[in-house]
Amino acid sequence: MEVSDRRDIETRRARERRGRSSDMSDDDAKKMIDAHASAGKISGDAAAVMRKLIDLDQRHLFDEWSADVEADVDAKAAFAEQLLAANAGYPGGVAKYIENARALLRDSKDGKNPFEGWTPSVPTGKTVEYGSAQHDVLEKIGMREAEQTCFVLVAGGLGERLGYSGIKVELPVERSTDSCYLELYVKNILALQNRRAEEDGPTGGCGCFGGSAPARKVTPIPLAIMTSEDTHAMTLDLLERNNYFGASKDQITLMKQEKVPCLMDNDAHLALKDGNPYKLALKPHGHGDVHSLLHTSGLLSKWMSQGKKWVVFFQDTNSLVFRVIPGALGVSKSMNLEFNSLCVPRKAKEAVGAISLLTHKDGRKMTINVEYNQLDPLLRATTSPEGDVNDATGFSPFPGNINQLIVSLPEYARQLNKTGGAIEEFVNPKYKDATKTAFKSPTRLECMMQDYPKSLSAKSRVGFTVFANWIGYSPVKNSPADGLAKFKSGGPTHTATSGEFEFYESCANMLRLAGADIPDAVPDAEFNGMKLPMGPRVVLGPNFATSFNELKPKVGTVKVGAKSTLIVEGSGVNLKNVEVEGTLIIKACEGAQVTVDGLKVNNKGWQFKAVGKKAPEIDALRGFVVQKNQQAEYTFDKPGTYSLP
Ligand code: UGB
Repeated sequence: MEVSDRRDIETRRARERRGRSSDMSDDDAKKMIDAHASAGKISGDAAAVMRKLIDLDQRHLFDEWSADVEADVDAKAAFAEQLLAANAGYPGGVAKYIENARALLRDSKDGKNPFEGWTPSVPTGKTVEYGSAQHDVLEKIGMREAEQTCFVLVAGGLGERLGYSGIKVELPVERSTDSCYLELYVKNILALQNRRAEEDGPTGGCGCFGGSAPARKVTPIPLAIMTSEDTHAMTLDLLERNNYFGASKDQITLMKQEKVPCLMDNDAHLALKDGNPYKLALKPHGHGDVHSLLHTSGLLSKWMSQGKKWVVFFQDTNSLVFRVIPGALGVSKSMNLEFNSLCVPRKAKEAVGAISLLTHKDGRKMTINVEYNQLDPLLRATTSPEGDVNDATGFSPFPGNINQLIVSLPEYARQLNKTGGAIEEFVNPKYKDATKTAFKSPTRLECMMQDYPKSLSAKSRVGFTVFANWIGYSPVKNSPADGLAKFKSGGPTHTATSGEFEFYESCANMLRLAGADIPDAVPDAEFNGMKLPMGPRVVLGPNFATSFNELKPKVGTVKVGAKSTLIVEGSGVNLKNVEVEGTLIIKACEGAQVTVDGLKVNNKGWQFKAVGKKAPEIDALRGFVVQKNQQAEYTFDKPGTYSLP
């Protein structure tokens, strides 16, 4: 609604109020709504929801409506639509939402501890050393499961902490190739899909660099993306503009989560936006919505009918997620886990949820994520007066949940048929004062996807898998200013700067593990006030190797200088003997077998130049640009056998 329209409405409302002797009764309000429905200004369904709301002590929502059915027609219709969407988007509708909100707000006011009766202890899970013999076995098992796996990306969050104006999945992971997060994810899925197909026989071109389509049918690995009003259009546009990054259109499904109504007070009165009588105030409900959306969209049933076995959930910015998925799938399969949370060692008080074993006074036990702001008080109130502190390893004994979750599809689909995907919610009102009678600003109910096991029985097979940070976790969540504060306090910064350097370092480390000679990362340059470890900029494209097992035989005598850049993409590339001082780029399409043997590259390469706050947004977020002076670039866009040099 335009500002001038709103002003008109407000003026008329004031005039009407002056002529009104008293506020409407509930019956008057219902009559007014019925009159609008009879006149065709709002639908019968919308009118039914509105009447229900009045029965739930929400008449205030209509107090400022104009009773004239011909007035504010568009605004009233928009309100009706907004209400219907919120009603349909919540299991049980808005009425259920209000009922749940009242109960949770009461508990919050009474200071009820959600963990009352539960005591946390350190859980036991599987710790896997990347590249070890144990990992080797697990990866092989996991790679066999990949074909029966479905992926779900939760990307409905705006990333307010990062302070980026666009959607996070559009951010470049690194500036050397400028691939964005969504591209990286889709290409990893396509690479996994192609591996399975290769086992069945030779492929044609992959379509990369203008090559032809695969010669034989591959089984698509599905990707569902949860978006929200804030991210939906931009996500769809990103996919469309980039031809779905090579995936087929029907392989990717977008599911939009609806926001939930804001609550004004402890009685769960719904709030209007900025006093506008025809607009509900809404806020995101959290990533836990993903479960009900998978259920109601029919995707779970579809995947079941396709014989899929696993669902892997992941978040919007973690460039390393696909590195650990084969091994973790191997853990799920070999331990027959219904639910497997991927974890990393976590510094005490780090803003990452902690996987904990909770034991109730009555003997119940569950292994569950406890959010970072809850673990410390819970420990203090129960077993450990010093709270969440690091142990001799330098980390908290409670591993960090990175919210990459692997669920076994048959049990999951069965459970969601029972629950509809509803997830235990919480509310976090900011009270004006200690009386807890008024809020500083409207609040809402929220839910988290990792809370799914709370709905499971004690017999369910719930576990977790820990990988090292360097190979499993590198989120981009914080603005440069917040990152700098974290840097100064010695914690991980989770900025675009650290995200980029950690991606390079992870690739470099994989090469090191495979025998390459690559110097360690050192903090010798400062960007956005942070001196973070930076080594050679190595980018191993998704299709070069989908697992460490696949990578190892492709790496022979490889040497990369400290300030050099190496970019490799293509499943057929074999780095037998190569030395890089400067920048080397090798790209090979599917079906191109490229043996690099005795290649020595020496050029001016690329330099990372610091920029200030006034630089374009994407540059300013990481604090540098890449100055591309000189490079050796080899592109193989037709299937065949090649050697370099
Ligand atoms: N998201 C949605 O899709 N919809 C929503 O309504 C909200 C979010 P944040 P946070 O990995 O370090 C999570 O905001 O608070 C998507 C875990 O709860 O980044 O940092 C959003 O787009 C925590 O246990 O989450 O906390 C993004 O992809 C810990 O694991 C994802 O949900 C932490 O992440 C997460 O949103 C972490």
